[in-house]
Amino acid sequence: MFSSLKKKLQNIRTKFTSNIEEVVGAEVDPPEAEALPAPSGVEDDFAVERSSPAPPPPGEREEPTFINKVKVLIRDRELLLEAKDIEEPLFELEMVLLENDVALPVTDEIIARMRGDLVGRHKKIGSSVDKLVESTLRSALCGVLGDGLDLPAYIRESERPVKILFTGVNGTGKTTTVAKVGHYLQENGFSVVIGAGDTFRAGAIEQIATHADRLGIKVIQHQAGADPSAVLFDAVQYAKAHDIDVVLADTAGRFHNRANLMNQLEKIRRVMKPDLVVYVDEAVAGNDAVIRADEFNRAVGTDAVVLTKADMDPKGGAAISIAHTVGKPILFLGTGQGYDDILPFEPRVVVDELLGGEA
Ligand SMILES: Nc1nc2c(ncn2[C@@H]2O[C@H](COP(=O)(O)OP(=O)(O)OP(=O)(O)O)[C@@H](O)[C@H]2O)c(=O)[nH]1
Ligand SMILES: [Mg+2]
Repeated sequence: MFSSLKKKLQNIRTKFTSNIEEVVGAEVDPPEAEALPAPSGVEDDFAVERSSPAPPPPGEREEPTFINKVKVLIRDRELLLEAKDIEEPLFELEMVLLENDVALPVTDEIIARMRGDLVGRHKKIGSSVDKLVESTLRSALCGVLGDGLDLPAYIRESERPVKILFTGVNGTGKTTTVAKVGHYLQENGFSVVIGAGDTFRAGAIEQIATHADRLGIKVIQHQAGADPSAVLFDAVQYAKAHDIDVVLADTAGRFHNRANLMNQLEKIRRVMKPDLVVYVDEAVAGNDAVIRADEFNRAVGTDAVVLTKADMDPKGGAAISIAHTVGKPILFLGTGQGYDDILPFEPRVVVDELLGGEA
């Protein structure tokens, strides 16, 4: 997952580190720096205190008085960094993010956060310069990734049955995701019923029924060509009658600009009254997925996003950009074709993956 971006971020970190260490020059000899006490936790390594006014918002020019300087205290020594010392790696980082399909506004935000974090604050660091760079990059990435959505917690707090409608364009993994989420919820102690709401594509009802059968989940289905609203209404009625916790509704693939299919979706919404409308797209689609998610959200509204096929995505751009662009949390990443290949989205986990060990 995200192997290309991971490798490039590793190179960028090295670049930042060597640029900063160059400024330190002979003052800090590496063996001494390495001998510093091990950190207890990344965030706790830094005693951060503002020494100047807050950095200007992204896109605005910095005040000359702001001097674009940062003091980094390495042990008891102070290191004075000028903006030019980090401009080059910042530019390279910008290029790497764009090449890996991170949306432009999100790239700008990450760069602004990095610059803002390095400039204008006293940082007392108890470990290496690389830790400083990693921590800065980590918080910039976390800043754009949003908070995710804890589905089991959401269900526990909601009135039952919780109704979840899965939608999105063709072939992105909606049906597989419905099956995986059903399995995930069962493992978390919830009872589930699936509504076979794709009555349009040949073989779709059989596909979801086969998944449900394998997982031991009840599926409510009508004949091919039936009104999907009626199927999903029945699924909700079944859940109410049998005290089922969650209704998962599969639907046919559709594009936001196909009026008849969007009207059908609108009718489904009116009849089924979903608690969550989940937009499903594939991470491998990169920027296209981000644009489509945004368009879908504008057209019919979206509460959360699932990004499938993250296992096949070396870039990670969609995963980094989509929540920030659409303004809705990522619920899960799909990481393979098995029922267990689903990862509840936690920004920390994704950033760990990106900044973790060797690519
Ligand atoms: N590698 C990988 N493949 C996936 C993942 N999720 C789904 N797929 C595969 O993607 C293909 C399409 O999945 P479906 O679930 O049928 O997609 P869909 O969105 O329901 O398709 P339509 O109903 O035709 O719109 C299948 O071969 C799935 O096995 C994933 O996370 N990783
Ligand atoms: Mg399907």
